[in-house]
Amino acid sequence: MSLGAAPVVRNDWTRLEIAGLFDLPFVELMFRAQTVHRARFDPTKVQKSQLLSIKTGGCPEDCGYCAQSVNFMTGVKADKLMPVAEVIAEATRARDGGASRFCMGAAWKNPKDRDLPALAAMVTGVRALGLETCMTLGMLSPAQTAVLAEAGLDYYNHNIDTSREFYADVVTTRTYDDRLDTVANVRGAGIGVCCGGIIGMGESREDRIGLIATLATMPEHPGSVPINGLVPIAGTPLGDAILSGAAPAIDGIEFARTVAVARITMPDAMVRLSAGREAMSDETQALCFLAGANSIFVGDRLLTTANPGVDRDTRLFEKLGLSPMEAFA
Ligand code: SAM
Ligand code: DTB
Ligand code: SF4
Repeated sequence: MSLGAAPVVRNDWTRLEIAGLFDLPFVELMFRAQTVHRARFDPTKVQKSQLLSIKTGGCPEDCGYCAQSVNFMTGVKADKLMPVAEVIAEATRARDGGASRFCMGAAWKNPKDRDLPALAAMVTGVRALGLETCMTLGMLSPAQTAVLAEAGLDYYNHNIDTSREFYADVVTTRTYDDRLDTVANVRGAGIGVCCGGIIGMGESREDRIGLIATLATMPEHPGSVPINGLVPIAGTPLGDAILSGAAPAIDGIEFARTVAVARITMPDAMVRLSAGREAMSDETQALCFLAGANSIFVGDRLLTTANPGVDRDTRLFEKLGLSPMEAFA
């Protein structure tokens, strides 16, 4: 592998420039994305991250895509926070299965202060296994962020999901700025930021441009950018719109374009092909890797939905000649 000249990292991307990237002929866009990707990363290495739902269901927020909101009848039941030892046991299995990052997700608007000691113990325990740690727990106060930073948390996932303009059509129980405040808070505490969005919620190309513009003009780009394909959940407003045909499902080429634009505008980020792989063909996933995606979630479950299992991903890596990235690479 040879790393070419490093692309300039810019935080002043305009929507017009981003729209121009989306409009490029597909082959040109792929070439540009691969050029940027190869200057920073070995394109044959893909990070394997494993997710665990440490606290499932019963969330008071009304994110219109989510199986875990109390506001929608999705059949997901509310559980308590998992005991620390069980989380460490799951992380050990994930590591032994080849994951290098372990992401712990909780269906909370925000954690309660009384949960922080257990959460900190999960971070130290998982990190002691040699895994990179990530948590996604909803909004955090500065004091809570400081406790997680002190415990050694590597990344905090907090997505902005879409453009500022479309946000109120997706969730009404918080604002775009609430989300950006927690992201700033996490960045300020020295924890790596994992921030991205969801494609295929019925948003327009302009909203995808707005999502990338928000991410690529942050004072520092997120270290990880998850690009999720909407997993349509029956009972949620956005899932039902897709399942009934009232809103169009996203096209794989447009999905790959979004990945490519994320790669070009945020050259140093891990761009994660996140939710939605279960319904994606191997060919669409291959396009996303060509577009510069270099991280996936592995294991047969995401939080509440299915993910391609180890067998399908092993075959995919073999077919494409990909190999897993080491932790802390
Ligand atoms: N409650 C926390 C929060 O919202 O930040 C953490 C868990 S939440 C499930 C994490 C992220 O998963 C959301 O921000 C959203 O981007 C993504 N997500 C949730 N449900 C999804 C779905 N059905 N399809 C695709 N992505 C989804
Ligand atoms: C992210 O951006 N995607 C992951 C992780 N961060 C927490 C979550 C995907 C959830 C998919 C729907 C589910 O399984 O409930
Ligand atoms: Fe709650 Fe997160 Fe689901 Fe929104 S995405 S309803 S905040 S668990």
